[in-house]
Amino acid sequence: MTRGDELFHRALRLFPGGVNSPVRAFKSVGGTPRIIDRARGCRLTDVDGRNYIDYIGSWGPMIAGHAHPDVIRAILRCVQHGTSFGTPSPPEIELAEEIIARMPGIEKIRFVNSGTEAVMSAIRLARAATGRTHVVKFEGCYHGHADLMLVKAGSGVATLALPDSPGVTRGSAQTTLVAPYNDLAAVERLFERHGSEIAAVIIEPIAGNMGVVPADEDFLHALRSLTAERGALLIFDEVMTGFRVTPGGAQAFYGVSPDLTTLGKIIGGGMPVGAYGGRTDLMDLVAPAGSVYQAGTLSGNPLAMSAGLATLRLLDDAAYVGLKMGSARLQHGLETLLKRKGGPGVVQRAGSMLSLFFIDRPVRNFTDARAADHAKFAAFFHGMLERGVHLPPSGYEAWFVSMAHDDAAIDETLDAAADALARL
Ligand code: HOZ
Repeated sequence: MTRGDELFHRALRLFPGGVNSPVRAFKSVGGTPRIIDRARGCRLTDVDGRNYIDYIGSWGPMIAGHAHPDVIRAILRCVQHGTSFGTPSPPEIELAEEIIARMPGIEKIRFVNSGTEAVMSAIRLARAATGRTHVVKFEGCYHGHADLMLVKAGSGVATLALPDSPGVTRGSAQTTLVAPYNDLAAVERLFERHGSEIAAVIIEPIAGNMGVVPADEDFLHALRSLTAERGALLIFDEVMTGFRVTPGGAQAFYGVSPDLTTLGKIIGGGMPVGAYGGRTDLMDLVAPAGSVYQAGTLSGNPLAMSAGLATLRLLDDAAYVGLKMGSARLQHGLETLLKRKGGPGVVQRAGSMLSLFFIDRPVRNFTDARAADHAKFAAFFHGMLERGVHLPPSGYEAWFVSMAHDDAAIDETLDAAADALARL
């Protein structure tokens, strides 16, 4: 038995499914998760000393690569002065200024501790601002695990094929209306039926939790007009795409400005974080400026803020050019291998997030994502793992390329993929 297996057996006695978040378990691909000891750049090392090129990237935050010296230095500098004060401190102000300067839809922001919290709070704010109750979400989009968002969700919910979650009351789920992704007519029908009750439409403008599925440009622009006409708010969940797909997130890429935006992942540089922000008039409804209550003991934590700030400062134009080149090299390499092998396969990419679907047509929504061959993905995943490439253990998750994935790492990945595909 390897040290990893021994530790995972202990973990199984301690945690549900042996993990502290469902997507980490190898439930849909089989086998047991690698127990990671350390990471540097684009590589992970497990407790048995095996190395892997990493495409999980902690599910998005590690855009600069693991243990980037600037991020580590910022954390070390900060930690010497204490870990949490429960009072305002400079790093939160500097990070907020940096985010607001880059993200077009954010004029004012509130830091929280996770993407789930950010979404929960943004929806409370939308309900308060509009005096309405209902929220429209899209099938296969994942917005964290708040009760009303656990309806036809992506990510671990899709991976584990859970219809919805027990424990969510009918009352919570009833105010959530669901439409297929990229389907404007379905959204229009919901507005016809429930228009006066809809507080907000929430969407991942580039979905990353059913694999990578970009929204059609016309669709997002139409959502913007429809919500404005009908007095509902448009919320972009940019927890994954924020500072990932362009310097200003998906909203800058599409030129669509939402009323509210949720963030997480990259803005914490690998430390726990979340944020929601948007128009000043809306954000000023939040306590103590306004009466919409939302709070957090560790919100704006100086360590997380410092790590996030150091990460954002690394993300200059040259960094985005490098990220795009590396990711495009990976995409084109995979596409060439798939063509050569003759099997059906589609690689979908937005900036430095991508995914591979074993399917013969572009994936535009959750029905398409589900129709991909997930058993084949599982075999491919294990083929890659054996050859030292750690993909996310699900066909519904995005792969993340970092600034540390150099040409050599991408070429190594493609060599592994050639072998893994040949063995399918
Ligand atoms: N939402 C991310 C996966 N798509 C990661 C967080 C989790 O562990 O669920």
